[in-house]
Amino acid sequence: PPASLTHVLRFSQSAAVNMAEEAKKLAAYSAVDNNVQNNQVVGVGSGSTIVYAVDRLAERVRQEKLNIVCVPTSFQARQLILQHGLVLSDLERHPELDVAIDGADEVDAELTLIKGGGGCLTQEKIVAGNSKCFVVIADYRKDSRALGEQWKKGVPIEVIPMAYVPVSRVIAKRFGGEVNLRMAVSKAVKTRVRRRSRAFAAPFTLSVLSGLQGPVVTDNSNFILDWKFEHIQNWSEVNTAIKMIPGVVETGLFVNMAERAYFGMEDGSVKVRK
Ligand code: ABF
Repeated sequence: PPASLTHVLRFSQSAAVNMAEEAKKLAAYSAVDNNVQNNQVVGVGSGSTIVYAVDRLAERVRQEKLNIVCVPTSFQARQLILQHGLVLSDLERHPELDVAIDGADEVDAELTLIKGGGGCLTQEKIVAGNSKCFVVIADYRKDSRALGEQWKKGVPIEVIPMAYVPVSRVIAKRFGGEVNLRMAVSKAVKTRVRRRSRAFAAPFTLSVLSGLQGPVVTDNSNFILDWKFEHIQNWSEVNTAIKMIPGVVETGLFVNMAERAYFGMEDGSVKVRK
């Protein structure tokens, strides 16, 4: 494309990224301000939105001299807690949490979530499941009426490595759709793809390029399957059925777990779903 067109496209892409980042921050700040109080044990989620929540939490702890203990959902969350000088704990010392705050890949009208885009779904579900209140933070792109409307990568499922083929086959046969083993992509390839897609102003499909580094390995040394479902299902039943398949550790379907979701919107407002 002509240089000026490329320039315009780059500009609008970065404007969209800035708007989404601003929305994440709004949601995160609002959730921390409205759900965290002194003397609480707080579950800290993973992803990019939670970074803003931890920023705000640390700010409040400093300014208001709060006594807060944090339980992480991943290695990333643990690092965030330590970097911000917050008090780090775990489920052995604090098996019951007051509140857990975490991002999501998609949130439907019933507050059913798809999580695990970042691969930490098992710890996230354990922490959320042991919290009196589970609060979701997300930007407007995650807000949907029905799962699959926004998030196109499917439901992540953590599996024991030796079982990934049989589990994939059973899921595809019983529930339809396509199941893929999540592969790691080298940084060099990601950069190449980004550069090319910029140059041609068109998204490139990673699968057409070589450079896959092998399966993604979770913090628990397991693999991740991504199940691209074809139609809306009864998520509660599907979640239970998938969990019964030998080799499945956990699913990224969070049904009846979230109490509230905070969405940062494009117009600078915060939408709360209860
Ligand atoms: C974690 O991070 C995941 O369960 C979810 O996949 C993801 C959301 O990330 P982000 O905040 O970057 O959109 O919470």
